[in-house]
Amino acid sequence: DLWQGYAQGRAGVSVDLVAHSGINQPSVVLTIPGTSLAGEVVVLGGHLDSTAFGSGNPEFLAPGADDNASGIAVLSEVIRVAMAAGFFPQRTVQFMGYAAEEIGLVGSQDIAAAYQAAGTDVVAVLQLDMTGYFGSVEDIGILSDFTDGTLTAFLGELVDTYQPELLWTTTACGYGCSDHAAWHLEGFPAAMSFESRFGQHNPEIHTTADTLATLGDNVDHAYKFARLGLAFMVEIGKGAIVGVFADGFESGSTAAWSQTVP
Ligand code: IPO
Ligand code: ZN
Repeated sequence: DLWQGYAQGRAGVSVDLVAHSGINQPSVVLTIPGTSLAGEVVVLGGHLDSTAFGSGNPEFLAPGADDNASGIAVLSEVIRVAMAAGFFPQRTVQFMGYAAEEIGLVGSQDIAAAYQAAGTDVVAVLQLDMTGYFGSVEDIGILSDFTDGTLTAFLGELVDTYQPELLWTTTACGYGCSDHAAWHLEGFPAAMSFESRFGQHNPEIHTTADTLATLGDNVDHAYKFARLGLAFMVEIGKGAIVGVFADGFESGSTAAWSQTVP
């Protein structure tokens, strides 16, 4: 409903529920169709479920403020800004709230497999899972495993270019710890930005204490990821750049994303 509200009055923008077999929770997908390269798809996503299984009882309330309301809030803010700015990407941009990540990447695996089967040309995937807890010296952790090396390097460039005041570091989970892994294992280039180094992240995730209070009752840290997501959407959404990941910046030109639909 929130995403639909942001999209209201924007011709061509759609919000869909994607059902998954075997589970009772749909994923949510917002699509901004590309103007000139609609067959090339850029995905920004994060999981919309939460769990408090770590508290010992799967029936406990699972507030999931950091894991992963903080990722969904970042996606929502990028959508809000894109809609308010009248953003028309050349490539198709899709925002995804994945179902059932906490029980094994179910929603993202289902979608990535379907895109692979359909031969969909997914050029880049950004995963946002946990953005609220400032636990390391560095502002942003960029995952080096289960991700694409070239896209990951480009993500670092986006931080350096648009938020040079921030520090970032590479870090690794050691396992397929979030939805980027599902895309990666289906052969699509994925990258993941994370709130901290692995091991210095929010200790309250998967418990009833994953609340806004644990995040200091503010979204200052998550805001950095909203700016990063916006840069990712604009720079990769514009497309049609030779060697986009090696040299993605057209300095001074905002033409690609401020154009109107032909
Ligand atoms: C997670 C993701 C990346 C890193 I580095 C450390 C931890 C959280 C992930 N495992 C999760 O719980 N997602 O729901
Ligand atoms: Zn989790």
